[in-house]
Amino acid sequence: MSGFRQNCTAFDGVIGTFSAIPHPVAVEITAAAAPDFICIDCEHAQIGRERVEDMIRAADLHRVPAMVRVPGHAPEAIASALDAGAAGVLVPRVSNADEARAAVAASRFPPAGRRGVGPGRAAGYGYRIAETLKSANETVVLAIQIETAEGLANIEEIAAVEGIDVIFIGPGDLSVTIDAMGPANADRLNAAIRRIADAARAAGKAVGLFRPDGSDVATWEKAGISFYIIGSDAMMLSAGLAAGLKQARSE
Ligand code: 3PY
Repeated sequence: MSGFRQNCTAFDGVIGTFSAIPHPVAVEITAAAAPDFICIDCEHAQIGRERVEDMIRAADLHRVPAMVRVPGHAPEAIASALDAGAAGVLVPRVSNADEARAAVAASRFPPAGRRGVGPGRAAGYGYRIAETLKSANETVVLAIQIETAEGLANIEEIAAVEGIDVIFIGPGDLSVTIDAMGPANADRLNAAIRRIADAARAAGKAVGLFRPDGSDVATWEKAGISFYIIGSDAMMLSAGLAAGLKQARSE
């Protein structure tokens, strides 16, 4: 097992951030802050395949594991991210066990799955195919995202699917689909998050959660959540500038 996968599944706390600014320079700047990993967001940011590979290259240079949140469930998107050398994938909007099994199949080489073999960057452009075939199923991190009412309802059967490393909770979308948006509904949303976390832990899976910042990570750690993505490079840039402007204008 890779050090990164071991850290993600050790229930011991890894903290990363989304890379949403589509440039390797942004990855280098992010890496300078030494997150445990980055997650390049191809679901909500405008980042194409060639750019993803360059962003992973930048992360590798700084020894920061780079995951990719793929845009959807297409096996081609998962294969492309892994061929580019991603340390793992985060598959959004997984709502039932069939979708979870499809994510496993797309992420693992046979016999565990159906990932295709190719001479991409991950396989040393063909020079390390045998080595990659041997090691990838032990090193690649598969995280699936629970963020729909259906995913919440099916969490026990999803969590039981073999081959998933991390069950990651997206509270923003979850709050929309269970109609629990805003501070007035915080208790109901938090109860849903706890229900997902409990089911995932009972099935032996690590649990992840998105937070806009790190302010309440310590609280969620007590609920057994050990994998965090806090904000994004774009969100931090904007928040940092807003704070600086506020300070400057009030002086
Ligand atoms: C959510 O909160 O729904 C997310 O997808 C976080 O990225």
